[in-house]
Amino acid sequence: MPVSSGGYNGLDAADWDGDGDLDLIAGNETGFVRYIENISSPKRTQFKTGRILNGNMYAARWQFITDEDPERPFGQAKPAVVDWDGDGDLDVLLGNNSNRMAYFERSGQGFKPMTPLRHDGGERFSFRARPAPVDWNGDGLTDLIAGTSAGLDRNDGKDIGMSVYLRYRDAKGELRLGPPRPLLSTDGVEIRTPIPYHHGYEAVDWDADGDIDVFACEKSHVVLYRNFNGRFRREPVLFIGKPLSVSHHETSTVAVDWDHDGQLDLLLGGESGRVYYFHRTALERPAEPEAKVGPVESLRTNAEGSRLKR
Ligand SMILES: [Ca+2]
Ligand SMILES: [Ca+2]
Ligand SMILES: [Ca+2]
Ligand SMILES: [Ca+2]
Repeated sequence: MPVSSGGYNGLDAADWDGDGDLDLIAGNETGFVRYIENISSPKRTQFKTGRILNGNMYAARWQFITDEDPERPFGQAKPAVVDWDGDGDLDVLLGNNSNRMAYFERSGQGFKPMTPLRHDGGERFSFRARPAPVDWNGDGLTDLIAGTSAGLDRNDGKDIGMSVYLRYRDAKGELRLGPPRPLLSTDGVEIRTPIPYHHGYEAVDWDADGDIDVFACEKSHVVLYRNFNGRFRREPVLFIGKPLSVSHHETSTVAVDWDHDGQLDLLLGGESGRVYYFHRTALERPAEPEAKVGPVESLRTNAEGSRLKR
């Protein structure tokens, strides 16, 4: 059976159990998060059935915003797994069906109760978006690429910026998250989404040129904001020459070297709940390989049934 989050898969991959392979952490529409353990052998890729992470790993709109939005019971959980507090264990930042961010700090085998993540400009990020933790400025502190909203709780406008939030230590030595700094396009304009929201980000050096590039999802399509000297050029991500999407509304993007060949590949979470794997080679192939079929010939086996003879 295909692995599944249970619908609207907000995906991340991390070595959750510390055994050296990448497991899947997948949020769903109801707001829960599943741990899908990788139990692959060298010959076979295999996962355990996902299990809901311990009780309090949950985020829904009603926890953050009191309103009459018909989707307030929904979660649209979009986890980013990262050692956010730098104490050596994996914590979870959880984008959700509001423009706030849930933070779950690990405590022993479980997690502390959820707290809304705050930055120096408040606690708004952007609607339904997975954040992308990354050390943006190389100072050893994990920063965040996330959306910025102008104030609407549902972001029903094309006012969503893409920003970097830098970490720093305050006078008491506490880790803090700075205010959003908008990312700029290569022509110097603040990046705004062409749709009401981005569904999530992934920040990696996709082209291996030493700087961080950013993936986003725009109306189910995966797009790459490629870094040119600290500014970004928007490019569609193609799969055999066509814009890459596995959903109708939202696709969740994770870039990892899944097959350990030295190049990053993509894992996508789809609205079906499933996880889709795209090898880098397929993403860079301009078109489907051509196959030519010759005339039909009949084939027969010999008496032992082991060899084909004409
Ligand atoms: Ca593992
Ligand atoms: Ca931690
Ligand atoms: Ca940093
Ligand atoms: Ca790069």
